[in-house]
Amino acid sequence: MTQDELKQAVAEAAVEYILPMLDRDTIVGVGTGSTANLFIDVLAKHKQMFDGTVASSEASAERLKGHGIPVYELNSVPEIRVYVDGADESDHHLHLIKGGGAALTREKIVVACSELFVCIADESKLVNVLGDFPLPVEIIPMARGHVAREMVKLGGDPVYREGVVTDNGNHILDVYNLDILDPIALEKSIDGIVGVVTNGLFAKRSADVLLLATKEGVKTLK
Ligand code: ABF
Repeated sequence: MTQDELKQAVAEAAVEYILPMLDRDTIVGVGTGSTANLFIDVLAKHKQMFDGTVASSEASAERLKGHGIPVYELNSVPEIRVYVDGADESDHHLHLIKGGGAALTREKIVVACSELFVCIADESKLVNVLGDFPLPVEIIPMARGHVAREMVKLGGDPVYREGVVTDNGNHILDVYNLDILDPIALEKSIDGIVGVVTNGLFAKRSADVLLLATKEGVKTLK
């Protein structure tokens, strides 16, 4: 199976997984990226089964609206029953690296407001130790030099993501070569750096479920 076929399989599996949780009042949190896009397209076939969505990016919001699915502002909804989103890497504890799609801040906010976080990925995303994928860090533009120097002190090699401005008007550093042996501790350290808005480690609040598409089928990891 190609990677696209694997992504399609896990998108379909994710809709099947959440359908029993849905009723006419349910709000579904929706992530960002190519796998999340496929999830949106499958979810649209069942849009009568739930109330609406909260999106983690303007891009996902537009895709949802294109299907006629209501998209609500986070501050206007009482709760989010389930959040479905992709990732760039997951370890076996369901600690994630996210942010390759530059949506990490709103993703982390919606995760924090969601009862259940279901991560959807193809088998290429599962790793033993996080860090082959460079860690995205969203920063306040004026703090780019300061944060870069602090990331070097942590052992990383920061690279400015040229030409990218996030939905929140911020910039991104992609930090290579970090030894992420304790994802929770590193997430907390980076959060403490002045000028950091969000870092792409989703470890303090990891995924609750990982639906992983493999050539043998979609596996459910918890
Ligand atoms: C998004 O999904 C981002 O956090 C992450 O970078 C991306 C993965 O994209 P894809 O599904 O296209 O591999 O949530």
